[in-house]
Amino acid sequence: METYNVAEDLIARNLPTRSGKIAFIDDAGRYTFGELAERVERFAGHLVAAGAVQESRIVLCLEDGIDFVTACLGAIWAGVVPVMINPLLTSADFAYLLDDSRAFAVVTSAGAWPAIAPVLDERRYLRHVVFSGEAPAGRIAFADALAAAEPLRQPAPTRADEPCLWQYSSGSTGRPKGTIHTHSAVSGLLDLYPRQILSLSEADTSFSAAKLFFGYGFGNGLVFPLGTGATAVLMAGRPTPAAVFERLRAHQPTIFYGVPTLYQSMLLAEDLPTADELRLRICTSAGEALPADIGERWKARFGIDILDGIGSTEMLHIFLSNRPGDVKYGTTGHPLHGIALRLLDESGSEVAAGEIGELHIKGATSASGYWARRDKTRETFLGEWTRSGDKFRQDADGRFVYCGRSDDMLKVSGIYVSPFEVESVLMTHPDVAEAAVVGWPDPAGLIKPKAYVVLARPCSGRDIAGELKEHVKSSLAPYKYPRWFDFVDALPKTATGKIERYKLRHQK
Ligand code: 3SK
Repeated sequence: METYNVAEDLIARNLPTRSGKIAFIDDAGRYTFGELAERVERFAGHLVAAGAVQESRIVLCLEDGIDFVTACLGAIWAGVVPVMINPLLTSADFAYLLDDSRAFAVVTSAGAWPAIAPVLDERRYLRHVVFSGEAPAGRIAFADALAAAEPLRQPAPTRADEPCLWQYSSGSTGRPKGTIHTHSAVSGLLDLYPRQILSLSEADTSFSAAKLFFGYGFGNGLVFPLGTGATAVLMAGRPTPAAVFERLRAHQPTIFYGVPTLYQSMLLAEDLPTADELRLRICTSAGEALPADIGERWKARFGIDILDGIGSTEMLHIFLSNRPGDVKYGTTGHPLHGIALRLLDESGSEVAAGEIGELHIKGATSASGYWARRDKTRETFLGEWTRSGDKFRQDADGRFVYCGRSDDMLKVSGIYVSPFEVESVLMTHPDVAEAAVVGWPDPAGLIKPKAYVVLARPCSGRDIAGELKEHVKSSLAPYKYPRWFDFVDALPKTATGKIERYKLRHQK
């Protein structure tokens, strides 16, 4: 039986010639490819000693840094499947994700601790907790786990098409879905974006503001540097303009991976560097469509384009993108080589030239399905094709132009927000009778949640919008709260009582 373990491949590519080269720079230090290899084998050995068996799962709920990379590759090396989740979620989210994934172990850190700690003891499947950083009393510190471990020198004999890792994908209704990616899909990424769009090599240093738990950040900050021998800068904490400028100045990356909201706030910040201060050769954007104006202002300041592209959790990374020297702002460019795209209408036929249709993608990096969600798997994975849920049209040059989501999901700073989830929280407020949430462009053209609310009683004399914002912030991840409120007498609904959000989205 032929085996293939992508962690072994990513490590082995670098050891013969680059063992002493810096692979990662995080907030605490620098780590060579050789040091990383030793850490990975140690963490794999730690997991085996903790009772891990091949195909068991481990949740990674921690901030970006060398421990994230070590835990992810160490798990894959041991044949354990890492499940990457956003460390900024709520206790209820963590409880759901730990149970849904049936993870036997979790690696976590200080940022997630206040919300995750209260739910750890009641989890049915969880047996092992490792803490990256100075561990709370009674918990195992990641550094101690590595120091005490017997390294696992041989990787687990996994196969190319078996589960390698999971990322969670959200839908407009229902719970997030564990999206299963194979070893072959992870290695397949190397033929796409880093080679075709970035021409990434060991001469590059990259910095991704998108975090490792997110598909875009995972490719940018983990797979691509290891696959090409480049050095990657990792940062814990929020990518504020100041924190990003500090890394750009200190580490002089050649590649910067951002998202539209961040480019917008960087352009407005006081301490914006000049082009001469930096060594950037490529800037990329994904997560949500890049407003043309942001790309043009960035180019005027730095003399280089932002390459806008789109990917998805289901396709693992970007499959459609603008290219260096061939950028048209307001479009998402052309598909990468090896990717086929089609635009379908509601009846499943290809749309006529220039018409809007739902984007379907065919390529080697497609997920193998959703964990324990047969209905959703069948809806999304149609043989070789994967539905994106995004509407596009093609312009006269064949470039793809983003037209919005097929369903009601909105993307805020590149992360999906389910209107249903925000509405449900709003409706727990005693003064709210009904609520509907839609995406609304802010003055820079970036989408944020907006709420339409039917009040249960008059609230005159109170800052009810302010109270509702605080109410949402107290129970959901911070980026999900509505930035604007409209108080209305009734919500538009279908005969069967479904809220017609599209009518609200089109109100002016
Ligand atoms: O949203 C995107 O554009 C994206 C890009 C790369 C990987 C994953 C995602 C969701």
